[in-house]
Amino acid sequence: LKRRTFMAAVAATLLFSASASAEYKSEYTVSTVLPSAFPWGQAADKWVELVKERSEGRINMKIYSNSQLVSGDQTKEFSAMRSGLIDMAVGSTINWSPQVPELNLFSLPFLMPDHSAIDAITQGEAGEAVFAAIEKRGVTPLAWGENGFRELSNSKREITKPEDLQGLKIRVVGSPLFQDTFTALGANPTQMSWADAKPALTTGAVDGQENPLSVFNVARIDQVGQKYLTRWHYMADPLVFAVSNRVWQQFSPEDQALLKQAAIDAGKWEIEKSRAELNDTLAKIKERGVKVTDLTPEQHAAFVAATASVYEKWAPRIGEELVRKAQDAIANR
Ligand code: X2X
Repeated sequence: LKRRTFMAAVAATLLFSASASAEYKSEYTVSTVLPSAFPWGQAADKWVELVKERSEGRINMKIYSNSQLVSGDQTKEFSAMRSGLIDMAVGSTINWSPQVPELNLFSLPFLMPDHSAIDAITQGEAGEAVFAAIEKRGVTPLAWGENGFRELSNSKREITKPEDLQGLKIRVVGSPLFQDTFTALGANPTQMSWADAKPALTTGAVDGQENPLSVFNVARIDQVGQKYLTRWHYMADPLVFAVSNRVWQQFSPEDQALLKQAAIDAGKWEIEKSRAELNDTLAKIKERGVKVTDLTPEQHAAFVAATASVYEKWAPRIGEELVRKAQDAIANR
């Protein structure tokens, strides 16, 4: 079925570019990794709903979750959108960072201490610079959403200091930055798609993973032996609502504005909702017997110090100026 969906998307794209008319497609594909049970999927649902309503049914979007349009390989989503195989997406900065190095900004360990720090970046000049970088690479970004602060879980032991990570196999995804972060901490990082993550946790092929509390909760990561969770807040991945440039150019200016405003509204709605749900989600995870650990300022500082090398290596790749802009925005928030 996945393969057929993919081939249908390919055929639809070829047909459309051959006719190159001003007619809108009867349906626009929207790619996501996580489906409607998660805030991420709900962000996409909201966008589709608002566009349908405000265009009075002229613009129809259909969500394909679980990265099915790229056969589960979420790090190929951006390329597929750029080439027009996917029309639109609500995607994580992590998954697009292999193609857009500037997106690694959000993955710099311990750059953003809290939600207001994320907002300081996305709502300011640094956010504009990130959007310009996305656009330069063939995709039109419209609005921000949020996957969330990514917390560390594992099946072996409580983690309060870098030494506790020694030798643990940790599933990561995205750019090689994550290899560097977890290697700096003494862990053994393994790159793997979300589709492969839960099976790998189940069999014990990996010992741990990192994801927002909402993902841990809805995907029931506790059921695959992840008994320890450290709320270290080491990074957060915003979501970006975006449209392939090829598709974007086919919309009238009025409809471009409609799509963009709907994405902004959906993003705001989802960010507020997912932040408001956090306490409740944490309580649920604790109720299921997961040992949740918060770090003292001293313990936190040890993780910051242990990952400092990641900045030295990655700031030049991300762009020194962009990193500085982000740091200034956070300092002045
Ligand atoms: O794969 C993950 O960890 C997820 C679902 O959070 C992303 O797509 C970045």
